[in-house]
Amino acid sequence: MIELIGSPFDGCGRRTGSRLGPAALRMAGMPEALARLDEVMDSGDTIPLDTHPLPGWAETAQLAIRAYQALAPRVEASIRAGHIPLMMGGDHSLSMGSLAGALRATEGDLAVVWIDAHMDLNTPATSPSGNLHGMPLAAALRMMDDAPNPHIPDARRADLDIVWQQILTTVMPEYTPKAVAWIGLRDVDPGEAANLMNIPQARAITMQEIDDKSIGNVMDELEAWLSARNVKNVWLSFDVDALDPIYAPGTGTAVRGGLTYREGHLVAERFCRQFASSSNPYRLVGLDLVEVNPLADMNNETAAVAVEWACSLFGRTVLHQYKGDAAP
Ligand SMILES: [Mn+2]
Repeated sequence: MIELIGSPFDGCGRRTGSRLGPAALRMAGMPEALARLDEVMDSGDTIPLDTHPLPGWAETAQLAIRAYQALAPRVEASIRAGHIPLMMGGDHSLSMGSLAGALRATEGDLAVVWIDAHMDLNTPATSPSGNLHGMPLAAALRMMDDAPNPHIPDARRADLDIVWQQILTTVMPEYTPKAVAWIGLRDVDPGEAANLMNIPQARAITMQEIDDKSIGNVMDELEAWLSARNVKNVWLSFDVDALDPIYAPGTGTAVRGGLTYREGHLVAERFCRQFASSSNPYRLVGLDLVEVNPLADMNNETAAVAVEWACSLFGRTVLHQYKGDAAP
């Protein structure tokens, strides 16, 4: 059972609009398309959609924490009920909530695969912007750093440190992911590259590596790497900006040189096969689908592309489109 959980909040990114992501994904046919592949329930949204302008930074940060706190138990309950939660964002900071729920439900027996142009591994000490959507993995890994941040004013940094402590104490559990892998990186901050060195089990796959080896070989390597990590559960976090903006223009921090449409699908198709294989020690526990911003989009095509990607993850192939279709 796939359980759709909407989280319409976008206060922690560069621009607003991804709060409309859950609606855009539903209107692009997410529930109906997935229902042709598996059982689907749509549990609605965790918080009401608020279309007012965002308040000031400090108040927005408190709204963000409430959004994560509303999301985490929903994801945890979904996994404990044997469902596969599909969290529809919203900006990527919401993964703090979904990962908190997944870490609790799996008691820390979790690998995270981050499909994204960005690492989202900044801390308050390294973030160039102070935006929480660039920090969810650092929060999940409970990273802390007292070093000064030259990019943001001291007062803002002091506020950010307080918010960070709130996140670590009221959102994130004591468990941290056992392993983290990235696919599609092409815009990594120097502080994130430095933070990467402090993660014991990490595999960062850049666009350069994908170009060099081809996506199929890279996915072979990732499968072997995940199999050797001694984890039973995998959480996928798909930021649509992993895809090239030619295919997914409707997103807040688009970066040229991303995954092609087919490379993106091959990632989903390979994971589908891996999760279905009895020889793989790990299974899919849930996923995020974030940063779809219809206000930055053309004719909702980015949401449509995201729906197609989710269908590939749940078993749609070129020759065998839907459950019940004649097998090729
Ligand atoms: Mn991201």
